[in-house]
Amino acid sequence: MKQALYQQFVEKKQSGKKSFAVLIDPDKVDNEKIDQLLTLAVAAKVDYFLVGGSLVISSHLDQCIQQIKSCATIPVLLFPGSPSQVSRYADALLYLSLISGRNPELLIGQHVISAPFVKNSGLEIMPTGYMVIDGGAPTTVSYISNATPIPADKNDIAMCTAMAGEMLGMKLIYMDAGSGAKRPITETMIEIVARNIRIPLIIGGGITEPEKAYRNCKAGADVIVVGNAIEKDASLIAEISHAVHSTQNAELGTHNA
Ligand code: 1GP
Repeated sequence: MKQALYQQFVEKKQSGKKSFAVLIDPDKVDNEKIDQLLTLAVAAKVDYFLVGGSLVISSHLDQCIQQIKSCATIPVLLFPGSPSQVSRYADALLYLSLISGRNPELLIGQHVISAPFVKNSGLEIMPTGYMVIDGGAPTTVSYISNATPIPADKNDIAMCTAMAGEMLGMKLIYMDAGSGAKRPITETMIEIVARNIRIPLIIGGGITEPEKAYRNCKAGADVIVVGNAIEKDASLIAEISHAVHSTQNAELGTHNA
């Protein structure tokens, strides 16, 4: 099985390098918008594109990914809300199991049904413990998943869930407050979870400012995902990318002092 991108995640974590991923929802972009995002992302040295969403209505997922791949070498990771969002044109698949919920369909059911299809896709598969954290308002992911999010202040539940995910063999943990969350995940929760796992930690949901991305990285996030805020103001790509990548420099500065 392919592991090149995952290996990159691990090596970056080991060397303290933080990554920035731009989330593209195929429903919300046309060709022109994708071109604009690509230009800004390449200039800002964005590390990854995530493509997908809890609910994707349009049918141009393949075309959207092909357009990205034809113009940029930035790896494309699928972030699927359902097995129908698998495209062989991507580089890898975040193979999500909703470990914060108790909906068996999203823990294992849909995986069983789509397993041969996913295996034959040729994609690099990244088993990901997906944890939805309450973001202060019902989000698409909390409604569609039909599962209760982890309360925003229950750091111990988040910690134990992530630890269990790691011991079950997940290769990544993705903590998500949901797209457009009113309250992004607290740094306290990120810090407690990061301290208790060794696998890379992805954080997303409701991040709208470079400062928050920076603080999340300092707290232990390895990858920051932003979608909604960039849809509204694409110039944030440069600012957030700079903030995320400067975390490592700040840490190096401290060590050298
Ligand atoms: C949602 O984590 C992602 O699943 C990104 O959230 O769209 O709020 O940035 P935003």
